[in-house]
Amino acid sequence: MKTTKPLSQQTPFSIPSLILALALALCVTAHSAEKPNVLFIAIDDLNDWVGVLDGHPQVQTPNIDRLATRGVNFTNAHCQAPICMPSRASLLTGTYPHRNGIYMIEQNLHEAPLLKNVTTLPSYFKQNGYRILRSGKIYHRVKEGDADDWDESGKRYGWGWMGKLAGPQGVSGLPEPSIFDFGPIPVETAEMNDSKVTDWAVERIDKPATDKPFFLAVGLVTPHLPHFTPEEFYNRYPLDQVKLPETQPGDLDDLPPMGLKFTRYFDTTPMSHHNITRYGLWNKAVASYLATATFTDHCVGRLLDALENSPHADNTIIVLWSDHGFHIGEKMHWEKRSLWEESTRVPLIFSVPGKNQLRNARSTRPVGLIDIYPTLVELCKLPKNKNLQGRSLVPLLNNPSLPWDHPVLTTHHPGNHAIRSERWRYIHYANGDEELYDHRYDPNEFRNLAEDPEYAAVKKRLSTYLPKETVPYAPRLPHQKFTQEFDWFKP
Ligand SMILES: [Ca+2]
Ligand SMILES: [Ca+2]
Repeated sequence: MKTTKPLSQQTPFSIPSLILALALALCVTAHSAEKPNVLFIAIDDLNDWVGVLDGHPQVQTPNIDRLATRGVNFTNAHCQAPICMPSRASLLTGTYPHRNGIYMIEQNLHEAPLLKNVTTLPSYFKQNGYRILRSGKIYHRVKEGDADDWDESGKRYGWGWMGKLAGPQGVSGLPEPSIFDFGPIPVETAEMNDSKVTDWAVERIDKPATDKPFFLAVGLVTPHLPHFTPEEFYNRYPLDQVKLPETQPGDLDDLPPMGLKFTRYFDTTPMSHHNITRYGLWNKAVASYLATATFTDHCVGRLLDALENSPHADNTIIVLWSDHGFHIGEKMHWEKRSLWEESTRVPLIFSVPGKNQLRNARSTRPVGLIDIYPTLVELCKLPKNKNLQGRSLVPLLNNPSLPWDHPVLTTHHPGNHAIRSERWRYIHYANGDEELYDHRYDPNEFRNLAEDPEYAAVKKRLSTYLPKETVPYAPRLPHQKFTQEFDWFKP
Protein backbone atom coordinates (compact mmCIF):
# COMPACT_ATOMS: atom_id res chain seq x y z
CA MET A 1 0.00 0.00 0.00
CA LYS A 2 1.21 3.47 -0.80
CA THR A 3 1.78 5.74 2.13
CA THR A 4 2.20 9.43 2.09
CA LYS A 5 5.06 10.81 4.12
CA PRO A 6 4.35 13.83 6.25
CA LEU A 7 5.18 16.95 4.30
CA SER A 8 8.21 17.68 6.50
CA GLN A 9 9.81 14.34 5.54
CA GLN A 10 9.25 14.63 1.79
CA THR A 11 12.21 15.30 -0.42
CA PRO A 12 11.95 18.96 -1.22
CA PHE A 13 11.62 19.72 -4.93
CA SER A 14 14.20 21.95 -6.41
CA ILE A 15 12.83 25.16 -7.86
CA PRO A 16 13.81 24.20 -11.47
CA SER A 17 12.11 20.78 -11.19
CA LEU A 18 8.98 22.43 -9.77
CA ILE A 19 8.92 24.82 -12.70
CA LEU A 20 9.40 21.91 -15.09
CA ALA A 21 6.55 19.95 -13.46
CA LEU A 22 4.30 23.00 -13.57
CA ALA A 23 5.16 23.64 -17.19
CA LEU A 24 4.40 20.02 -18.07
CA ALA A 25 1.07 20.15 -16.23
CA LEU A 26 0.17 23.36 -18.03
CA CYS A 27 1.18 21.81 -21.33
CA VAL A 28 -1.11 18.81 -20.80
CA THR A 29 -3.99 21.06 -19.75
CA ALA A 30 -3.41 23.37 -22.70
CA HIS A 31 -3.27 20.46 -25.11
CA SER A 32 -6.55 18.93 -23.95
CA ALA A 33 -8.18 22.37 -23.77
CA GLU A 34 -7.00 23.12 -27.29
CA LYS A 35 -8.44 20.00 -28.77
CA PRO A 36 -11.93 19.49 -27.41
CA ASN A 37 -14.29 17.27 -29.37
CA VAL A 38 -17.56 18.72 -30.63
CA LEU A 39 -20.96 17.06 -30.42
CA PHE A 40 -23.14 19.10 -32.77
CA ILE A 41 -26.83 18.22 -32.32
CA ALA A 42 -29.10 19.57 -35.07
CA ILE A 43 -32.86 19.35 -34.60
CA ASP A 44 -35.41 19.91 -37.35
CA ASP A 45 -38.38 22.23 -36.74
CA LEU A 46 -38.25 22.23 -32.92
CA ASN A 47 -39.74 25.48 -31.62
CA ASP A 48 -39.61 26.74 -28.04
CA TRP A 49 -41.73 23.87 -26.73
CA VAL A 50 -38.84 22.80 -24.55
CA GLY A 51 -38.93 22.71 -20.74
CA VAL A 52 -36.15 25.25 -20.26
CA LEU A 53 -37.63 27.66 -22.84
CA ASP A 54 -41.08 27.78 -21.20
CA GLY A 55 -42.74 27.62 -24.61
CA HIS A 56 -45.46 25.18 -23.52
CA PRO A 57 -46.42 24.43 -19.91
CA GLN A 58 -46.88 20.70 -20.48
CA VAL A 59 -43.93 19.75 -22.63
CA GLN A 60 -41.62 17.06 -21.22
CA THR A 61 -38.01 17.41 -22.37
CA PRO A 62 -36.00 16.24 -19.35
CA ASN A 63 -32.83 15.58 -21.35
CA ILE A 64 -32.55 18.92 -23.14
CA ASP A 65 -33.30 20.47 -19.73
CA ARG A 66 -30.46 18.37 -18.29
CA LEU A 67 -28.11 19.63 -21.01
CA ALA A 68 -29.08 23.20 -20.09
CA THR A 69 -27.94 22.56 -16.50
CA ARG A 70 -24.47 21.77 -17.87
CA GLY A 71 -24.01 24.98 -19.80
CA VAL A 72 -25.59 28.16 -21.11
CA ASN A 73 -29.14 28.18 -22.41
CA PHE A 74 -29.75 31.01 -24.90
CA THR A 75 -33.41 31.85 -24.38
CA ASN A 76 -33.58 34.52 -27.08
CA ALA A 77 -31.95 32.66 -29.98
CA HIS A 78 -33.33 32.99 -33.51
CA CYS A 79 -32.83 31.44 -36.90
CA GLN A 80 -31.69 33.55 -39.88
CA ALA A 81 -34.40 32.08 -42.13
CA PRO A 82 -37.66 30.41 -41.03
CA ILE A 83 -37.30 27.30 -43.24
CA CYS A 84 -34.79 24.44 -43.40
CA MET A 85 -32.69 25.08 -46.48
CA PRO A 86 -31.69 28.74 -46.04
CA SER A 87 -31.45 28.41 -42.26
CA ARG A 88 -29.00 25.52 -42.48
CA ALA A 89 -27.11 27.12 -45.37
CA SER A 90 -26.65 30.23 -43.25
CA LEU A 91 -25.52 28.35 -40.14
CA LEU A 92 -23.15 26.01 -41.95
CA THR A 93 -21.52 28.73 -44.07
CA GLY A 94 -21.62 31.45 -41.41
CA THR A 95 -23.27 33.87 -43.86
CA TYR A 96 -26.61 35.69 -43.96
CA PRO A 97 -29.32 34.83 -46.50
CA HIS A 98 -29.36 38.43 -47.76
CA ARG A 99 -25.63 38.13 -48.46
CA ASN A 100 -25.46 34.56 -49.83
CA GLY A 101 -28.64 34.48 -51.96
CA ILE A 102 -30.08 31.29 -50.40
CA TYR A 103 -33.64 32.19 -49.41
CA MET A 104 -35.80 29.19 -50.21
CA ILE A 105 -36.08 25.40 -50.19
CA GLU A 106 -35.57 25.07 -53.94
CA GLN A 107 -31.94 26.11 -53.98
CA ASN A 108 -28.59 24.45 -53.55
CA LEU A 109 -25.77 26.10 -51.71
CA HIS A 110 -23.12 24.76 -54.06
CA GLU A 111 -24.80 26.61 -56.90
CA ALA A 112 -24.71 29.93 -55.09
CA PRO A 113 -22.01 32.08 -56.74
CA LEU A 114 -21.47 34.03 -53.53
CA LEU A 115 -20.70 30.83 -51.60
CA LYS A 116 -18.16 29.53 -54.07
CA ASN A 117 -15.12 30.24 -51.90
CA VAL A 118 -16.76 29.66 -48.56
CA THR A 119 -15.53 26.87 -46.30
CA THR A 120 -18.41 25.22 -44.48
CA LEU A 121 -18.25 24.56 -40.77
CA PRO A 122 -17.52 20.80 -40.89
CA SER A 123 -14.90 21.30 -43.63
CA TYR A 124 -13.25 24.01 -41.57
CA PHE A 125 -12.92 21.60 -38.68
CA LYS A 126 -11.54 18.93 -41.00
CA GLN A 127 -8.98 21.36 -42.41
CA ASN A 128 -7.89 22.10 -38.88
CA GLY A 129 -7.17 18.57 -37.79
CA TYR A 130 -10.57 17.21 -36.81
CA ARG A 131 -12.09 13.91 -37.74
CA ILE A 132 -15.59 14.78 -38.97
CA LEU A 133 -18.55 12.42 -38.68
CA ARG A 134 -22.17 12.86 -39.54
CA SER A 135 -25.36 11.01 -38.81
CA GLY A 136 -28.77 12.08 -40.13
CA LYS A 137 -29.83 15.46 -41.51
CA ILE A 138 -27.25 18.20 -41.24
CA TYR A 139 -27.63 20.00 -44.56
CA HIS A 140 -31.01 20.31 -46.17
CA ARG A 141 -29.85 18.36 -49.20
CA VAL A 142 -27.78 15.19 -48.77
CA LYS A 143 -25.44 16.06 -51.62
CA GLU A 144 -24.55 19.45 -50.14
CA GLY A 145 -23.12 17.70 -47.10
CA ASP A 146 -21.16 15.25 -49.26
CA ALA A 147 -18.88 18.10 -50.30
CA ASP A 148 -17.50 18.14 -46.76
CA ASP A 149 -15.78 14.82 -47.36
CA TRP A 150 -16.81 13.35 -44.00
CA ASP A 151 -14.49 10.80 -42.48
CA GLU A 152 -17.55 8.72 -41.66
CA SER A 153 -21.18 9.12 -42.63
CA GLY A 154 -24.25 7.41 -41.25
CA LYS A 155 -27.48 7.00 -43.16
CA ARG A 156 -30.21 9.53 -43.63
CA TYR A 157 -33.78 8.19 -43.67
CA GLY A 158 -36.97 9.28 -45.40
CA TRP A 159 -40.47 9.36 -43.94
CA GLY A 160 -42.23 7.34 -46.70
CA TRP A 161 -42.14 4.05 -44.79
CA MET A 162 -43.81 5.72 -41.82
CA GLY A 163 -46.47 7.07 -44.17
CA LYS A 164 -47.21 3.47 -45.12
CA LEU A 165 -47.65 2.56 -41.46
CA ALA A 166 -50.09 5.43 -41.13
CA GLY A 167 -52.10 4.09 -44.07
CA PRO A 168 -53.53 5.91 -47.08
CA GLN A 169 -55.94 7.99 -44.97
CA GLY A 170 -53.24 9.01 -42.51
CA VAL A 171 -53.78 9.17 -38.77
CA SER A 172 -54.51 12.85 -38.13
CA GLY A 173 -58.09 13.05 -39.41
CA LEU A 174 -57.18 15.65 -42.05
CA PRO A 175 -58.37 14.67 -45.53
CA GLU A 176 -55.44 13.56 -47.70
CA PRO A 177 -52.83 14.77 -45.25
CA SER A 178 -49.79 13.33 -47.04
CA ILE A 179 -46.71 14.66 -45.20
CA PHE A 180 -48.90 17.07 -43.19
CA ASP A 181 -50.03 14.18 -40.99
CA PHE A 182 -49.77 13.83 -37.22
CA GLY A 183 -50.54 11.33 -34.49
CA PRO A 184 -49.39 7.95 -33.16
CA ILE A 185 -48.32 5.21 -35.58
CA PRO A 186 -47.71 1.50 -34.89
CA VAL A 187 -43.93 1.64 -34.69
CA GLU A 188 -41.38 0.61 -32.09
CA THR A 189 -39.33 3.48 -30.65
CA ALA A 190 -36.11 1.71 -31.69
CA GLU A 191 -37.32 1.63 -35.32
CA MET A 192 -37.85 5.40 -35.62
CA ASN A 193 -35.48 7.14 -38.04
CA ASP A 194 -33.90 9.23 -35.33
CA SER A 195 -33.38 6.20 -33.11
CA LYS A 196 -31.21 4.71 -35.85
CA VAL A 197 -29.41 8.00 -36.44
CA THR A 198 -28.76 8.08 -32.68
CA ASP A 199 -27.62 4.41 -32.60
CA TRP A 200 -24.97 5.21 -35.22
CA ALA A 201 -23.73 8.24 -33.29
CA VAL A 202 -23.71 6.40 -29.94
CA GLU A 203 -21.52 3.68 -31.47
CA ARG A 204 -19.03 6.34 -32.63
CA ILE A 205 -19.01 8.02 -29.21
CA ASP A 206 -18.30 4.66 -27.57
CA LYS A 207 -15.33 3.92 -29.84
CA PRO A 208 -11.89 4.58 -28.36
CA ALA A 209 -10.44 7.99 -29.14
CA THR A 210 -8.23 8.36 -32.19
CA ASP A 211 -5.28 10.69 -32.44
CA LYS A 212 -7.61 13.36 -33.76
CA PRO A 213 -10.42 15.12 -31.91
CA PHE A 214 -13.88 14.51 -33.38
CA PHE A 215 -16.57 16.78 -34.74
CA LEU A 216 -19.67 14.60 -34.59
CA ALA A 217 -22.75 16.10 -36.24
CA VAL A 218 -26.03 14.39 -35.40
CA GLY A 219 -29.12 15.57 -37.27
CA LEU A 220 -32.44 14.52 -35.75
CA VAL A 221 -35.27 14.99 -38.21
CA THR A 222 -38.18 14.90 -35.74
CA PRO A 223 -40.24 17.08 -35.12
CA HIS A 224 -40.28 17.80 -38.85
CA LEU A 225 -43.60 16.77 -40.45
CA PRO A 226 -45.15 14.24 -40.42
CA HIS A 227 -45.56 14.46 -36.63
CA PHE A 228 -45.55 10.72 -36.04
CA THR A 229 -44.40 9.04 -32.86
CA PRO A 230 -44.94 5.71 -31.18
CA GLU A 231 -47.94 5.66 -28.83
CA GLU A 232 -45.74 5.70 -25.73
CA PHE A 233 -44.87 9.34 -26.48
CA TYR A 234 -48.27 10.42 -27.79
CA ASN A 235 -50.08 8.95 -24.76
CA ARG A 236 -48.20 11.25 -22.41
CA TYR A 237 -50.39 14.11 -23.60
CA PRO A 238 -54.06 13.17 -23.13
CA LEU A 239 -56.21 15.04 -25.66
CA ASP A 240 -58.70 16.28 -23.07
CA GLN A 241 -55.88 17.84 -21.05
CA VAL A 242 -53.61 19.47 -23.63
CA LYS A 243 -53.35 23.22 -23.47
CA LEU A 244 -53.80 25.04 -26.78
CA PRO A 245 -51.52 27.97 -27.59
CA GLU A 246 -52.91 31.33 -26.54
CA THR A 247 -54.70 33.19 -29.31
CA GLN A 248 -56.83 36.30 -29.39
CA PRO A 249 -59.97 36.84 -31.46
CA GLY A 250 -59.33 39.46 -34.12
CA ASP A 251 -55.57 39.20 -33.60
CA LEU A 252 -54.89 39.49 -37.33
CA ASP A 253 -56.95 42.69 -37.68
CA ASP A 254 -53.96 44.90 -36.91
CA LEU A 255 -51.64 43.22 -39.42
CA PRO A 256 -50.51 45.12 -42.49
CA PRO A 257 -51.42 43.52 -45.84
CA MET A 258 -48.04 41.74 -46.13
CA GLY A 259 -48.38 40.24 -42.64
CA LEU A 260 -51.75 38.84 -43.68
CA LYS A 261 -50.32 37.62 -46.96
CA PHE A 262 -47.69 35.58 -45.11
CA THR A 263 -50.43 33.69 -43.24
CA ARG A 264 -51.93 32.61 -46.57
CA TYR A 265 -49.08 30.45 -47.77
CA PHE A 266 -50.05 27.50 -45.59
CA ASP A 267 -53.75 27.99 -46.30
CA THR A 268 -52.97 26.14 -49.49
CA THR A 269 -51.71 23.06 -47.59
CA PRO A 270 -53.75 20.54 -45.57
CA MET A 271 -52.31 21.92 -42.31
CA SER A 272 -54.07 25.29 -42.29
CA HIS A 273 -55.86 26.95 -39.40
CA HIS A 274 -59.07 26.67 -41.34
CA ASN A 275 -58.71 22.91 -41.77
CA ILE A 276 -57.45 22.17 -38.28
CA THR A 277 -60.33 24.01 -36.63
CA ARG A 278 -62.93 22.82 -39.11
CA TYR A 279 -62.11 19.17 -38.38
CA GLY A 280 -61.62 19.73 -34.65
CA LEU A 281 -57.99 18.63 -34.69
CA TRP A 282 -56.17 21.36 -32.79
CA ASN A 283 -55.83 19.33 -29.57
CA LYS A 284 -54.51 16.39 -31.51
CA ALA A 285 -52.03 18.56 -33.42
CA VAL A 286 -50.75 20.00 -30.13
CA ALA A 287 -50.48 16.55 -28.51
CA SER A 288 -48.69 15.17 -31.57
CA TYR A 289 -46.17 18.01 -31.66
CA LEU A 290 -45.56 17.70 -27.90
CA ALA A 291 -44.98 13.98 -28.47
CA THR A 292 -42.40 14.66 -31.19
CA ALA A 293 -40.57 17.07 -28.88
CA THR A 294 -40.45 14.37 -26.19
CA PHE A 295 -39.29 11.72 -28.64
CA THR A 296 -36.51 14.00 -29.93
CA ASP A 297 -35.57 14.69 -26.34
CA HIS A 298 -35.35 10.94 -25.74
CA CYS A 299 -32.75 10.70 -28.56
CA VAL A 300 -30.83 13.66 -27.13
CA GLY A 301 -30.82 11.84 -23.78
CA ARG A 302 -29.23 8.77 -25.35
CA LEU A 303 -26.49 10.93 -26.88
CA LEU A 304 -25.81 12.66 -23.56
CA ASP A 305 -25.74 9.32 -21.70
CA ALA A 306 -23.33 7.86 -24.22
CA LEU A 307 -21.04 10.85 -23.93
CA GLU A 308 -21.20 10.95 -20.13
CA ASN A 309 -20.22 7.27 -19.97
CA SER A 310 -17.39 7.65 -22.47
CA PRO A 311 -13.77 8.76 -22.03
CA HIS A 312 -14.67 11.98 -23.90
CA ALA A 313 -17.10 13.27 -21.26
CA ASP A 314 -14.79 15.97 -19.94
CA ASN A 315 -13.38 17.02 -23.27
CA THR A 316 -16.39 17.49 -25.52
CA ILE A 317 -18.23 20.69 -26.32
CA ILE A 318 -21.93 20.16 -26.96
CA VAL A 319 -24.03 22.52 -28.99
CA LEU A 320 -27.72 21.82 -29.54
CA TRP A 321 -29.86 23.85 -31.93
CA SER A 322 -32.95 23.69 -34.11
CA ASP A 323 -33.08 25.15 -37.62
CA HIS A 324 -36.23 27.25 -37.00
CA GLY A 325 -39.45 27.27 -35.02
CA PHE A 326 -42.97 26.07 -35.79
CA HIS A 327 -46.46 27.51 -35.29
CA ILE A 328 -49.17 25.26 -33.89
CA GLY A 329 -51.90 27.84 -34.37
CA GLU A 330 -50.23 30.84 -32.73
CA LYS A 331 -51.51 33.91 -34.60
CA MET A 332 -53.80 31.42 -36.41
CA HIS A 333 -50.70 30.38 -38.32
CA TRP A 334 -49.30 26.90 -38.88
CA GLU A 335 -45.84 25.62 -39.57
CA LYS A 336 -43.08 28.08 -40.40
CA ARG A 337 -42.41 30.73 -43.05
CA SER A 338 -43.40 33.66 -40.86
CA LEU A 339 -41.32 36.44 -39.30
CA TRP A 340 -43.05 36.04 -35.93
CA GLU A 341 -41.60 34.67 -32.71
CA GLU A 342 -42.88 31.10 -33.10
CA SER A 343 -41.15 30.72 -36.47
CA THR A 344 -37.85 32.32 -35.51
CA ARG A 345 -37.24 31.34 -31.88
CA VAL A 346 -35.16 28.21 -31.44
CA PRO A 347 -33.41 26.24 -28.72
CA LEU A 348 -29.67 26.97 -28.55
CA ILE A 349 -27.59 25.47 -25.76
CA PHE A 350 -23.81 25.35 -25.41
CA SER A 351 -22.11 23.09 -22.91
CA VAL A 352 -18.36 23.65 -22.65
CA PRO A 353 -16.15 21.40 -20.54
CA GLY A 354 -13.73 22.93 -18.07
CA LYS A 355 -13.73 23.75 -14.40
CA ASN A 356 -14.37 27.44 -14.81
CA GLN A 357 -17.19 27.14 -17.28
CA LEU A 358 -20.67 28.24 -16.33
CA ARG A 359 -23.30 25.71 -15.42
CA ASN A 360 -27.06 26.07 -15.47
CA ALA A 361 -26.87 29.61 -16.82
CA ARG A 362 -29.24 31.37 -19.16
CA SER A 363 -28.69 34.32 -21.41
CA THR A 364 -31.58 36.47 -22.59
CA ARG A 365 -29.38 38.32 -25.07
CA PRO A 366 -30.53 38.15 -28.72
CA VAL A 367 -28.32 35.72 -30.64
CA GLY A 368 -28.53 33.89 -33.96
CA LEU A 369 -27.72 30.45 -35.30
CA ILE A 370 -25.19 32.27 -37.50
CA ASP A 371 -23.16 32.81 -34.32
CA ILE A 372 -22.57 29.06 -33.81
CA TYR A 373 -19.77 28.77 -36.38
CA PRO A 374 -17.56 31.58 -34.99
CA THR A 375 -18.30 30.43 -31.43
CA LEU A 376 -17.09 26.88 -32.12
CA VAL A 377 -14.03 28.21 -33.95
CA GLU A 378 -13.09 30.28 -30.91
CA LEU A 379 -13.90 27.58 -28.36
CA CYS A 380 -11.75 25.06 -30.24
CA LYS A 381 -9.00 27.64 -30.79
CA LEU A 382 -9.02 27.20 -34.56
CA PRO A 383 -7.57 30.03 -36.65
CA LYS A 384 -10.05 32.86 -37.10
CA ASN A 385 -12.18 32.49 -40.22
CA LYS A 386 -12.50 36.03 -41.58
CA ASN A 387 -15.42 35.21 -43.87
CA LEU A 388 -17.87 34.61 -41.05
CA GLN A 389 -20.67 37.14 -40.67
CA GLY A 390 -21.93 36.13 -37.22
CA ARG A 391 -20.15 36.84 -33.95
CA SER A 392 -18.62 34.54 -31.38
CA LEU A 393 -20.80 34.02 -28.31
CA VAL A 394 -17.80 33.18 -26.11
CA PRO A 395 -18.14 36.52 -24.22
CA LEU A 396 -21.74 35.52 -23.34
CA LEU A 397 -20.66 32.01 -22.41
CA ASN A 398 -18.35 33.63 -19.89
CA ASN A 399 -20.87 36.23 -18.77
CA PRO A 400 -24.44 35.59 -19.97
CA SER A 401 -25.64 39.04 -18.92
CA LEU A 402 -22.89 41.01 -20.63
CA PRO A 403 -24.28 44.12 -22.39
CA TRP A 404 -24.95 42.97 -25.97
CA ASP A 405 -26.45 45.47 -28.37
CA HIS A 406 -26.63 43.13 -31.35
CA PRO A 407 -30.23 42.53 -32.41
CA VAL A 408 -30.65 39.40 -34.49
CA LEU A 409 -31.89 39.31 -38.09
CA THR A 410 -34.27 36.82 -39.72
CA THR A 411 -35.07 37.00 -43.43
CA HIS A 412 -37.77 35.30 -45.49
CA HIS A 413 -37.22 35.94 -49.21
CA PRO A 414 -35.37 39.07 -50.31
CA GLY A 415 -36.39 42.21 -48.45
CA ASN A 416 -38.65 40.66 -45.78
CA HIS A 417 -36.83 41.00 -42.47
CA ALA A 418 -37.40 40.75 -38.74
CA ILE A 419 -35.13 42.39 -36.19
CA ARG A 420 -35.32 40.90 -32.68
CA SER A 421 -33.71 42.80 -29.85
CA GLU A 422 -33.91 41.84 -26.21
CA ARG A 423 -37.24 43.64 -25.91
CA TRP A 424 -38.68 44.24 -29.38
CA ARG A 425 -39.58 42.50 -32.60
CA TYR A 426 -39.63 44.80 -35.60
CA ILE A 427 -40.73 43.40 -38.97
CA HIS A 428 -40.13 45.24 -42.22
CA TYR A 429 -41.58 43.65 -45.36
CA ALA A 430 -40.27 44.13 -48.88
CA ASN A 431 -43.14 46.52 -49.73
CA GLY A 432 -42.48 48.72 -46.68
CA ASP A 433 -45.21 47.25 -44.41
CA GLU A 434 -44.21 47.08 -40.77
CA GLU A 435 -45.03 45.37 -37.48
CA LEU A 436 -43.67 46.11 -34.02
CA TYR A 437 -44.16 44.04 -30.87
CA ASP A 438 -43.08 44.77 -27.32
CA HIS A 439 -42.06 41.48 -25.72
CA ARG A 440 -41.84 43.05 -22.29
CA TYR A 441 -45.63 43.30 -22.18
CA ASP A 442 -46.76 41.22 -25.15
CA PRO A 443 -44.89 37.89 -25.47
CA ASN A 444 -47.61 36.55 -27.80
CA GLU A 445 -47.20 39.41 -30.26
CA PHE A 446 -50.90 40.28 -30.16
CA ARG A 447 -50.57 44.07 -30.36
CA ASN A 448 -48.91 45.52 -33.43
CA LEU A 449 -47.54 48.92 -32.38
CA ALA A 450 -46.07 49.89 -35.75
CA GLU A 451 -48.76 52.49 -36.49
CA ASP A 452 -48.59 54.12 -33.05
CA PRO A 453 -46.63 57.42 -33.28
CA GLU A 454 -45.44 56.87 -29.70
CA TYR A 455 -43.11 54.14 -30.98
CA ALA A 456 -41.73 55.98 -34.00
CA ALA A 457 -38.33 56.40 -32.34
CA VAL A 458 -38.16 52.68 -31.41
CA LYS A 459 -38.93 51.73 -35.01
CA LYS A 460 -36.39 54.18 -36.33
CA ARG A 461 -33.67 52.81 -34.06
CA LEU A 462 -34.46 49.17 -34.89
CA SER A 463 -34.64 49.91 -38.61
CA THR A 464 -30.95 50.90 -38.53
CA TYR A 465 -30.23 47.16 -38.16
CA LEU A 466 -32.01 46.29 -41.42
CA PRO A 467 -29.67 45.23 -44.22
CA LYS A 468 -28.79 48.12 -46.48
CA GLU A 469 -28.39 45.80 -49.46
CA THR A 470 -29.93 42.48 -50.36
CA VAL A 471 -28.51 40.12 -52.96
CA PRO A 472 -30.89 38.45 -55.44
CA TYR A 473 -31.73 34.74 -55.40
CA ALA A 474 -28.92 32.34 -56.18
CA PRO A 475 -30.03 29.89 -58.93
CA ARG A 476 -33.36 28.22 -58.19
CA LEU A 477 -34.28 24.57 -58.62
CA PRO A 478 -37.66 23.41 -59.95
CA HIS A 479 -40.54 23.56 -57.48
CA GLN A 480 -41.07 20.58 -55.25
CA LYS A 481 -44.30 18.77 -54.57
CA PHE A 482 -45.48 20.90 -51.66
CA THR A 483 -44.30 24.30 -52.73
CA GLN A 484 -46.07 26.66 -55.01
CA GLU A 485 -45.61 29.95 -56.77
CA PHE A 486 -46.22 32.58 -54.16
CA ASP A 487 -45.51 36.28 -54.40
CA TRP A 488 -43.55 37.18 -51.27
CA PHE A 489 -43.20 40.81 -52.29
CA LYS A 490 -46.74 42.07 -52.83
CA PRO A 491 -49.89 41.73 -50.69
CA1 LIG B 1 -36.50 22.51 -40.52
CA1 LIG C 1 -52.96 41.62 -33.26
